[in-house]
Amino acid sequence: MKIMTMPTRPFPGQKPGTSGLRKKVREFAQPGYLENFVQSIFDTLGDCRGKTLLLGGDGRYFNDKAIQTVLRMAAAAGYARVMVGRNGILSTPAASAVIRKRGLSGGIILSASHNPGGPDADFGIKYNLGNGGPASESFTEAVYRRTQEISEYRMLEARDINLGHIAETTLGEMAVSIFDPVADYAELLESLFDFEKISELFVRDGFRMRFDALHAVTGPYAKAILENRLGALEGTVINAVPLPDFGGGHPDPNPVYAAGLVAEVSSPGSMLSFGAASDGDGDRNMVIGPNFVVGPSDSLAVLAANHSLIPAYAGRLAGVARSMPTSRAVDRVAEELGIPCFETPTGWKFFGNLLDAGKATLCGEESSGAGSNHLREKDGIWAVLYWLNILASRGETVEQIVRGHWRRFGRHYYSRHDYEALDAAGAEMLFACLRDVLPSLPGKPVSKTKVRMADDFAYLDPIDGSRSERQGVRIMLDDGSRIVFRLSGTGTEGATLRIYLERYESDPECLAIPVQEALTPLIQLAGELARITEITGRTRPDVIS
Ligand code: VG1
Ligand code: CO
Repeated sequence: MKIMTMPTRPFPGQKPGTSGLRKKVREFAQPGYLENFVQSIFDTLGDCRGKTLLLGGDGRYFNDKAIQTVLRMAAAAGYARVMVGRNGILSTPAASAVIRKRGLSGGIILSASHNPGGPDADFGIKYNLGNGGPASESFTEAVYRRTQEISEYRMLEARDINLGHIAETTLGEMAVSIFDPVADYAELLESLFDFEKISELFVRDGFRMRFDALHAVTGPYAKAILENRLGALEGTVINAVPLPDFGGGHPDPNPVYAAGLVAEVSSPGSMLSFGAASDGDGDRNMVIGPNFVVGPSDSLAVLAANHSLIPAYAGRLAGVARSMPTSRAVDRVAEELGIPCFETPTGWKFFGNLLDAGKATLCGEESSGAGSNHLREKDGIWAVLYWLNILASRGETVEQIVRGHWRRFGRHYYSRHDYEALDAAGAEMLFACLRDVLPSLPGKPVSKTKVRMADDFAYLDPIDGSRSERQGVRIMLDDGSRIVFRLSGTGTEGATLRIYLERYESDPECLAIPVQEALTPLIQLAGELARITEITGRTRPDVIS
């Protein structure tokens, strides 16, 4: 088999965003597009000879083709071995677990996460380092620079490999190990939680739950862990077969896209006490009880406040970390525990250094992401097991646990409003105007309070000293309320404006106000300051979460 050197020309726009490069499938499927990006990763890494790479994806449309391409290119780059999840499928947290457990040099993960899949939908790719976590900004910047100057890529001339069976095979001189995607991951999770206690909950107490895998990657993992290992009834995991188009659904675990799950758990006479779902690549989670959806920021705070019930974390919480727009509910828990709380830009890559340095143990984002130092990605099934462990230990309902948390710490009313597929130039202008007015805002009266400070968040990484600018415009009010504006870095169509709204309330009489109502003055202020309707023509957000 020979290695071919193919001439190529740069494609514009191969700039990784919050979590890798995400584009429409038709863009990725252009001859040379994927190849250019993969070659740019290998060129940035330097000498790959003798190393072992992990390869897998969330199983979406184009995953199978892309896996064969990356394998041929890895062989040409001189990798000694590539480990591939069976059928080329691996959840993002499982990929992180395998890289760490087996000491691999890194991994290529093919995923567009919660974005829809199919020929007209999205695809994505990212590189994870030897610590199992997403590459840093400096690495992704270097890859981007390389994509702008690339003139050739290298590929082994070879047949497709059958990835359907667990086996060792070769591609030219490179070994290819096709392995069971579930085993390492399940073993890791079992080492963190009290599986005996959770299993008693299912088997002895007859606890019933639903896990909706949304036809995305977590089905086989959830079945193996919840049904086979923990003894939950067969049928606990629904939509468990990963499909290339996620069954036509949107693999985003929120009450809108997992509406069926919410309805089932909340239906009168339902035997279900708990519901959960995960996203396309298995790193996000949603947790619900009957007629009660746990907000992701609250969930993080509850996980931290209950860490002493979990074998892996009891007495071992060094610190917590959250992305800047995530509500500050967890900050209050950290304060009471006397541990630090770090505030990072959006995206899991910013937690990596804190986790590696042992500064943070639990991390989370408002976008349904939570995780810990057990790996270097957020982890959907981990969060579900953590909640199950809490439920098994406390014997209370999901709603009782969250309401009790609010009584103890106060409630951070929180919501995110998304304006999707905006004209990109208009969105840029909106931010330029917003940045212009920031200096004039302090002192401005807003309902019963006033603006305390307004800035554009910049992050100085306490471990490596790197600086990331322009990570979101923040407007803080005197009463502790806050509005954050940022542009999404994962969308594939125009620009998506995200507005994060937060208001703290400690009065025990005011803990049950409908969320949007509690946030009304902030919603109005956000609209005014950013001149949303005037600049974008939109009168309401597309998605409220
Ligand atoms: C979104 C979320 C962010 C998350 C990122 C990747 O990014 O807001 O919190 O880390 O998706 O998650 P953005 O830039 O669109 O706001 V996933 O599950 O899509 O890998
Ligand atoms: Co995801």
